[in-house]
Amino acid sequence: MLGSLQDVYVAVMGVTGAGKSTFIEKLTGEEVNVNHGLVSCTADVEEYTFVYKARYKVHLIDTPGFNDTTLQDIDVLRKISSWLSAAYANDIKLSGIIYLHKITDNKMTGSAQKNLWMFKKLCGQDCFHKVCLVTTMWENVDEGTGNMREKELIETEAFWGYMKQHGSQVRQHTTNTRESAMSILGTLIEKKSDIVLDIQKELKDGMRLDNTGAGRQLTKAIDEIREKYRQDLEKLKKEKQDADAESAEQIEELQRQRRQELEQINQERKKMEVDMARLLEQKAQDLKSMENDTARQLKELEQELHKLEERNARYGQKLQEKREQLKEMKKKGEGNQALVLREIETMEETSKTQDKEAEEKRNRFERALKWVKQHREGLTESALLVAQIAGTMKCMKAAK
Ligand SMILES: Nc1nc2c(ncn2[C@@H]2O[C@H](COP(=O)(O)OP(=O)(O)OP(=O)(O)O)[C@@H](O)[C@H]2O)c(=O)[nH]1
Ligand SMILES: [Mg+2]
Repeated sequence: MLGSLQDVYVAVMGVTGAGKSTFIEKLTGEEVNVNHGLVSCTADVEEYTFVYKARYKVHLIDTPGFNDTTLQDIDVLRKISSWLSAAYANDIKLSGIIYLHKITDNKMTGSAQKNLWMFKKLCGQDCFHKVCLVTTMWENVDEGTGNMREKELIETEAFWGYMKQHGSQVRQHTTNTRESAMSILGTLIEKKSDIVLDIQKELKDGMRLDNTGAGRQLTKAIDEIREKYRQDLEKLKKEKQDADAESAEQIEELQRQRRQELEQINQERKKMEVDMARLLEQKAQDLKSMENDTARQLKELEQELHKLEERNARYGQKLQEKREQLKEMKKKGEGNQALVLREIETMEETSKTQDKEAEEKRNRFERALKWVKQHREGLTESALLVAQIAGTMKCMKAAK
């Protein structure tokens, strides 16, 4: 019975392409945004649910990874923090975190290290016992090499060593199957206890995002970039003094570019100067615009489908007329029947291609419609709820 199910929240984190969405897809059987290209696929925090052993309603939280540029990382941190803030404000606690890492990486890359560092800062040591560190993509590496890499991860304090010593589990997602994913999730659910992450505690206590442990890590990186840009501008200013007219023009162009970049990074830096109430307010706005966007996209898809179907119907009519023409010619035994027959064959080929095109569009439309049906109510409700909480928090702050 659905009413007696216990809610369990598990976040899935890790660097871009580590296999987070695939892992979730294996568990839920539901289609998830899986990244098959070079660009990162999961751009926002998304929630997927499924029933585990008829006892738990498991909510899996798919998250975007920290990866390339500091500017993108700010966005990722804000998205994860907004979700965590909304969860905290709704008294929703995580029961664990699954952290994925590709065993195919032959060394701990810069982005993998940064991601892990941010992850540790988000969680805080008190939560390490509810973290499951999982290696993926074992099919693409020979066992010996994989084991050697895993050993290095565990034995290096700055990688997984410290977390393991403080209770994190280390597991291998060896086969990329549902069984493997279920067994990993199972260990977190069976010893169910709730955790509050460091960043949730910090934001709840009124700290601004840029002052939290994870936020400070990013602001440090931003400040380094800003400093570098300032130095560049100083250098260009000096160079310009001794330059001839042509070089001076080039230097001016470089100065203009650098100033623009500096301005952009200052703006992004500002975006981190938000507290929990503001994060929630922005989250409510995002949810509302997401709802509008999905409704608009659905309408566009429907119109495109309609146009294709009308075109196909018109073409079908023309084809039918050609067939009638041939029939009539055969009856009367006149005209170039072979030519008309060839025309009909070509038209039949085109018609097949057109039908396939419409069918693909229809499938996309139906998938989108299903998604909207499943999520629209949730989106509206979440937006209202989150806005309400943000409002209450603002009032409380003003009353202090
Ligand atoms: N062989 C193998 N391939 C995998 C595994 N997990 C994921 N993949 C593939 O790796 C690619 C990236 O997987 P995703 O699940 O999109 O990775 P992600 O961590 O969600 O990536 P972002 O959303 O970009 O952060 C996809 O092509 C998957 O099919 C695995 O365990 N084994
Ligand atoms: Mg993903």
